[in-house]
Amino acid sequence: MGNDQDLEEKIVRSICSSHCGGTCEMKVHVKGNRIVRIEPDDREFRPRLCARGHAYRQRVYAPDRLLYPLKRTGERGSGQFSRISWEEALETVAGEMIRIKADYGNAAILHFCSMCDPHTLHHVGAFHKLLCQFGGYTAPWGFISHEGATFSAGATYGLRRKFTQTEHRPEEYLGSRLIIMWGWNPVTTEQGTLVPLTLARAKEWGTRFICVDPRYTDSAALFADQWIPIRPGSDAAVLLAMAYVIIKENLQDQEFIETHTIGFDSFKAYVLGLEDGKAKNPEWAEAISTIPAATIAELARAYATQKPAVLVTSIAPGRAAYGEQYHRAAAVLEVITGNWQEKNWLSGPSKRLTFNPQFSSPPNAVEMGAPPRRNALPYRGPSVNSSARVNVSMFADAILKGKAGGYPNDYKMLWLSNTNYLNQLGEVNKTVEAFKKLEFLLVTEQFMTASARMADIILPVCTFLERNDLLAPKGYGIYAILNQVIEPLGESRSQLRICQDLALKLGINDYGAQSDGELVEELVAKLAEEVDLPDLDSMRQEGFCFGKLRKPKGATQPEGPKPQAPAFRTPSGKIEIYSEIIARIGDPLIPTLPAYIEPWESPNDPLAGQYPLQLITPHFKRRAHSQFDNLPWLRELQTQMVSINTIDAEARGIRPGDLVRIFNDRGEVQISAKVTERIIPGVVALPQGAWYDPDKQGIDQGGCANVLTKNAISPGGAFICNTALVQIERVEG
Ligand SMILES: Nc1nc2c(c(=O)[nH]1)N[C@H]1C(S)=C(S)[C@@H](COP(=O)(O)OP(=O)(O)OC[C@H]3O[C@@H](n4cnc5c(=O)[nH]c(N)nc54)[C@H](O)[C@@H]3O)O[C@H]1N2
Ligand SMILES: Nc1nc2c(c(=O)[nH]1)N[C@H]1C(S)=C(S)[C@@H](COP(=O)(O)OP(=O)(O)OC[C@H]3O[C@@H](n4cnc5c(=O)[nH]c(N)nc54)[C@H](O)[C@@H]3O)O[C@H]1N2
Ligand SMILES: [Mo]
Repeated sequence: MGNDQDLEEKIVRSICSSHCGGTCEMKVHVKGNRIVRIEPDDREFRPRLCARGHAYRQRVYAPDRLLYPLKRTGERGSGQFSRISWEEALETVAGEMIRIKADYGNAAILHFCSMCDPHTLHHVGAFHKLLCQFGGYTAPWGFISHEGATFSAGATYGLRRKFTQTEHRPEEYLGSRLIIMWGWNPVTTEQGTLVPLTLARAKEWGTRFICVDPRYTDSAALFADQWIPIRPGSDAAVLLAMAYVIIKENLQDQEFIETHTIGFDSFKAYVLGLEDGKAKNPEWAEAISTIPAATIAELARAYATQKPAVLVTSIAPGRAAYGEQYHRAAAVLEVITGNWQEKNWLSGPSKRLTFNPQFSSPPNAVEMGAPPRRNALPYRGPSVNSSARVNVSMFADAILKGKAGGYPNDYKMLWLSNTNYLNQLGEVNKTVEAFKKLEFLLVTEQFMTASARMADIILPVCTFLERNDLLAPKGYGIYAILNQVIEPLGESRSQLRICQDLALKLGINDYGAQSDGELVEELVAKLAEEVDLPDLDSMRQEGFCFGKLRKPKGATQPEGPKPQAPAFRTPSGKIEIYSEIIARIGDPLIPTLPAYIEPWESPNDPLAGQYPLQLITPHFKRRAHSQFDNLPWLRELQTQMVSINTIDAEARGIRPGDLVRIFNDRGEVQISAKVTERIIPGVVALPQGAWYDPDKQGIDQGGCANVLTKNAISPGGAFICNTALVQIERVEG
């Protein structure tokens, strides 16, 4: 071990990569090969490390870190493993891949690497290249977080994807008269750690805040002047009713509508009910949402007249049965009131730096020749749109049914990296069955997650503090080097290294063998050809750097007046209230105008007789999804509980802290109850990400929300974790 006391303490900078999206700067104090302290960055206007970031040291040195390759010795899911060498692990993996390829073809291999962190080298690109060189594989399509929003952004604005989670930037909040936090809880659910600070400044300045959420969240408590509780899944109806009031009272921004949009007249006819005889008025929306009609009308007037106003629609209400309709309705409300801010957008996606530092890879042979998916929007490119892909939320169904169920193939092997798929996607018990049916399950992990427990081989991967990487530009022109702070613990290896080692076992000799440190240097040198950046050493020391795209030689500013409106990549070149692209899809469940469609498992579903409570599954402050759930420092901060309104609790004889069973046909969870008035009656909230921990009867004692959610997607492809009916009972005894 050596004597750490004698060693000098150094500070190495990195960026927290913990799948919350915060990307906060970290000052890591090291002595020799040991992290002794983690501090936030001490400069102004930098994302501030939260409790999870501070606790990362405990994560690195957690006693349950996986440090050696493991092979399964008991039944799948029994949790029995024995330690093996890397040689044996890689030989086994390569052998299985070669066998499955020979027996079933490359499409039988499914792979998923989850997103969000600032990886460049140790991420999807590394696996994608390897698997393409191996002859192809089945890749997923769809963002788990915001596929509904992405669908809407494509149809409405012609965007490839959203440019921020809310389509807004903190700069917009300062100087706004009104901020509507719609299903948005940034105090708890991180969306950039500078956001709450910016909101606090706006609050000081006098901005009015309104929160529309089934829960009285910490963000509502801190900022809101008004809380409007809403029934989950009814958002599109309320937004349409707001549009009704605005149109009836002629509060819309007619000039903006005429210069920037198409389809307003058909939309107007739809909300006024001229075609179907059903006015989408506040009374109509009250019956669906439980929000009093007068409150909806007031909200509409405030949004249309107290300008500038920002409608921050978060993505949680879009992770629901017809999630894309909520996002479409919100987008339309924003544009018809003229609250859509052009300046914000022009400095956003259109100036995005195009440099893509992912590796160059051969095309995925499995996707070649496959036509586009039926519900694909053209902006995302042939690969993401390929019908050879499987929606990211539908692996369980695809594995269980395969071709016979209408999927493009039968799936025999699954490789999971950067994801706790079993825990995090819909319907855990069904996923368990699906995983049991696989011929080979490979998991690269740091911890024995519920997904890893099912694996045949587990490859131990190091944390981001044990490797080098680069933060790629995300539209802000921000770059940062993620410095390696210590050597990988135990026998863990970086993801890039694992791919390199496996390539050789697969007989692939041109994968590349450069170390991550060398690759970072090479990428920075390449970037410097296009972007004004500090030199490599300064970048290593500085953390975040702002890089300006250099103008190509000889380029001049175009003469003449600025164009009236930015050109959108929609068929009309304008913001599409009526979507021509959707018209081409021709699916009545994806209407051309934003519409409210009654979700399945709503309170009107006959199933509500048996399971009368709507379950929502928000993100949790002390976790990033399932990550950090095992750390004592963080467990101290909050207890996993199900929130239930006092009225619903009393009706069931449930007192605060009682152990309750939450159940439906898909499974059962037992956890204690938090009886509170901070949630609307009829709705219960179980924070997502707690570790699935089934007892002998298969009842989850860990509080994993996805035991109760359904393995299904919205017509646009959204994960639907906020659409589920449940019943709750007190556990006797
Ligand atoms: N601490 C922490 N921060 C995180 C994450 C984390 O796991 N932990 N995860 C990160 C990631 S990857 C993502 S995608 C984002 C997710 O960001 P969001 O999707 O915004 O997060 P949620 O916490 O699920 O939901 C936000 C709010 O929506 C409300 N809500 C739920 N259903 C409905 C509905 O039908 N209508 C309305 N109006 N409101 C509803 C919830 O009560 C909650 O208060 O967060 C990121 N930040
Ligand atoms: N019910 C419900 N479910 C949800 C949500 C919800 O709101 N409600 N939210 C959804 C959302 S928005 C998201 S984004 C997903 C997130 O779903 P996932 O991405 O599956 O969730 P994580 O828990 O972050 O899992 C990441 C795993 O990768 C491991 N890991 C960390 N670093 C590395 C690395 O460098 N290499 C490898 N190989 N592994 C690493 C971690 O130990 C962890 O187990 O969850 C979704 N699930
Ligand atoms: Mo997410």
